[in-house]
Amino acid sequence: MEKLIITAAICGAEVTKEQNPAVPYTVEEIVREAKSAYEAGAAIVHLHVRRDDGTPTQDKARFQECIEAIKKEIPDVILIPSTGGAVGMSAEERLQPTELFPEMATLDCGTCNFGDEVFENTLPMMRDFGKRMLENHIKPEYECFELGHIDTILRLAKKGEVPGAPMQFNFVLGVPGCTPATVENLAFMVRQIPAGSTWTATGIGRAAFPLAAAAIVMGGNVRVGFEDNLYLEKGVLAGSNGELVAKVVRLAKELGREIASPAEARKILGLLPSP
Ligand code: KMH
Ligand code: ZN
Repeated sequence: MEKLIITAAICGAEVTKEQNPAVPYTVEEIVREAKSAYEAGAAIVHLHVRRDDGTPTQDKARFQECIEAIKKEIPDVILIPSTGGAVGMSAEERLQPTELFPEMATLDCGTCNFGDEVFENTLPMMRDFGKRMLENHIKPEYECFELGHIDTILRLAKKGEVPGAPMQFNFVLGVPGCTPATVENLAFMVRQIPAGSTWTATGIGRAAFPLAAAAIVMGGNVRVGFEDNLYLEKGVLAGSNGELVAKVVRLAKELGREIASPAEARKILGLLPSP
């Protein structure tokens, strides 16, 4: 089995300091959380950014400021800026971080429920996002919240409308209104992707660590972080993203998977060596 790539989704667009005071808003807080995750064993940071008051934003300048500040502290970390942003943002707004030519960025693979709201990703939007990533040489991480999202993105890839093999998928399971975070659902989704692809599992809320354990033994990779789950265990808030990553590292060690460094993760994902 390949070494385990851990992604830390340190911030997200929805969670707040009211829910967990360690949720980062400012540039300094975002750097602090990225560093804590990296030092605990994360090779990748999935990045959303906020205004200082916590409002989610896809502003290019704010992304640039955060990316530069993170890279100053941890130059080799792999950053995956979000093009999902927050529910209700326009496609143009969401695409702004791609103008910074990141190595990778998320590409969300279909419209779905998102709690009480609808997260819109129409086929024309996905074609636009794919075109931008092809033009800017960005490797997408394909975010699949539902089974149909996999087939949708594979069809677009077959037509050359989004980047193709080797593809990296992230199965985000347990979002209210979407596919439940069960091992059966994860295993079924993993079977749908082409040989040679890589994949990550993200369990939302209390599913975070059970799904991480499943991905570890199945040979996949793991995402954890405040975007997905604020608790270290039932009733115990995590003090940092690093604490969540450290728990995955402990699980992996117990289960016999070694942890990938950023350089090893780049090799596994087919990225160029650290710029
Ligand atoms: N904030 C969610 C509505 C992504 O980063 O690409 C979408 C999201 C997905 O977080
Ligand atoms: Zn995200």
